[in-house]
Amino acid sequence: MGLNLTRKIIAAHLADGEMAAGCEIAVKIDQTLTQDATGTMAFLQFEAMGIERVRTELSVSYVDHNTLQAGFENADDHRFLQTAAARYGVYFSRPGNGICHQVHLERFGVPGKTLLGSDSHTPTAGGLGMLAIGAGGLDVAVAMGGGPFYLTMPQVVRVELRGRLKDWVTAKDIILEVLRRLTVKGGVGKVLEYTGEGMQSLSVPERATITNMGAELGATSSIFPSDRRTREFLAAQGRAGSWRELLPDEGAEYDQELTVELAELEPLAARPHSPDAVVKVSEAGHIPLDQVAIGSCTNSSYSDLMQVATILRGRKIHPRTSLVISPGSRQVLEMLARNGALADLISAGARLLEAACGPCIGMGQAPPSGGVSLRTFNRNFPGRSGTEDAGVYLASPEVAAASALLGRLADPRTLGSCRRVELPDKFLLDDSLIIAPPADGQSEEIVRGPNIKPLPRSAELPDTLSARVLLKTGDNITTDHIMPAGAKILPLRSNIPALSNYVFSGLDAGFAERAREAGNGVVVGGHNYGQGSSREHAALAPLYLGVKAVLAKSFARIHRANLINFGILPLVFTSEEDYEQLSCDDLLEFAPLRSQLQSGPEITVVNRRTGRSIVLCHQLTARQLAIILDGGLLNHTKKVAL
Ligand code: MIC
Ligand code: SF4
Repeated sequence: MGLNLTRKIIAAHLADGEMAAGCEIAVKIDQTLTQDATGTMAFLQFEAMGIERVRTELSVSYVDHNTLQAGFENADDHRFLQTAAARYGVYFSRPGNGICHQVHLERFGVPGKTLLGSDSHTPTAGGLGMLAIGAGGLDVAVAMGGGPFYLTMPQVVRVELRGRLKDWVTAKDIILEVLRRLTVKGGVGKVLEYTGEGMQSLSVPERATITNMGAELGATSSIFPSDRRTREFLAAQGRAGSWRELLPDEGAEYDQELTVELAELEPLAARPHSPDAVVKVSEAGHIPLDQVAIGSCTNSSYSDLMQVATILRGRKIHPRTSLVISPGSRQVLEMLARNGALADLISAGARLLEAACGPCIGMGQAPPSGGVSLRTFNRNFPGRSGTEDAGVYLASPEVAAASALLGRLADPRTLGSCRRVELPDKFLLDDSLIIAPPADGQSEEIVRGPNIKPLPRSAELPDTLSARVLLKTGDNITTDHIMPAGAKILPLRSNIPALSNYVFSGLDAGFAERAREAGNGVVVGGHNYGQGSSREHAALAPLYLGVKAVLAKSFARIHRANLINFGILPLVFTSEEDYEQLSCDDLLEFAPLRSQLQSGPEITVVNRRTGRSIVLCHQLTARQLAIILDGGLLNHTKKVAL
């Protein structure tokens, strides 16, 4: 049987389990990345494990999310991360050096290696032929300590790209088309592996736009082969030595197939408030825009911003629309500055931000009340921009630039002919904002600010539990709903007691208080509960408020793993009727809890209000069950080590 690329890389890293789709496997992790908003917790957890130095081939700690220093909190976190990196043998990418995924692609990614990152867009590196997966900080901390990463063996989907993109149609439109077809839950349990002659015309940064937004499908990862385009990119980054060819076998088998005819695509946009609400720009109407934002780990490469500069050169943005640009990395920004493209952007009226996540995570540049923003980003969930009632469209840099000029959603094809900006032969190389760790970090002191509070601990799972339904939600609840981000809340990422006040605050301002009063609580959700980010704070902060279980129709992969890691029970409804019969405030009796969980996949819970029983399914592997019974992975690891 011919092997696909995903199976080849997994087979080369398999630490445990059988490679049959749906079975739990463990893979060895070669590289890790963390970013500041999830990294402080990951390093506190690594510290709690008592390991002297990371045991990966490479670990990098990036600062790119919490870069607005409105108080001491973020700056303190940066200092903590820098000192912890030196102590534990981790490379440190300083604030200003760029977005983790963009910089990792440029400076560290290696085809055929595995990468685990505490950020859901880690699969960006799949554009280079890495098997790159997003996970919670605790899983990444375990990987930094040399432990394998556990996941469900994914199904592998072959996405065949046929033909060539027409002018003004881009990689962003390819992934928006895949999202339109598969939806935000269509990738759960799957790796999307791209093949076909259409892929030859895509450079690594273009491929990375596609693998990046595979996260919005809920996919475990997305990957391209490592071919001559990969070699060309690595050589231009001065890293030709990291290249090796990696292709699927001739006639490789896949679990599912999907074909995208590139020539049939046209510029697309995702409407508010979901990345899969995709429409043709030409059919969306002339929607007036208050803001256009260009950047994020999806679309802020050198070629993306050069394309924007080419479109804006000699023109001015529309008076109604604010244009804000955040370059993906310092490399990109400095190259634009040196070749004059930055002057074109400034002259057109763009507002320049530093090379960081910025508006993508609501770190400034919130749109006006009821405003409409068009962004080249990957997520347009409600409230994520920082303005609760703003509407966000997602589209390519080309659509964004044309729209900034016209002040409304605009089809760039109306601008005339277009020459696609090619990769440069040589990128500008300067790694001086990346600090290598000392050979021996033992004497390095870790500096902690007052905002860094100890990790909350969970107790062993009790055998009887009465818990109140604190909230009942519909489908596709995102981690941005559960644990909002943004400039006000993100600085509290290292302070769970303070952060917990904001759990579900956008949906239900009274949630935190109600949870505290109830003592023990559960949340009821629909399908794809917890889609979006890898932030384990969406488990940790509810845990701090007494949430003991989440009952949902189905879960997103990373969030479910995070719940288990912190001892919160993820339970799945076995009938629609049971979901329907639950209301907010119902009191649920779980008894006996431990023995029911141990004796099979089903567990019966009694609703005290109606007296009716509800049958739920736990779907936990033996390893996950042991973690839940011990009250989370940290407790479990300690117990196993004793
Ligand atoms: C995001 O895009 O939502 C984030 C912010 O990068 C998150 C990580 C976080 O919440 O810190 C992600 O995608 O995992
Ligand atoms: Fe940063 Fe946005 Fe990318 Fe998340 S999606 S890593 S916030 S740029």
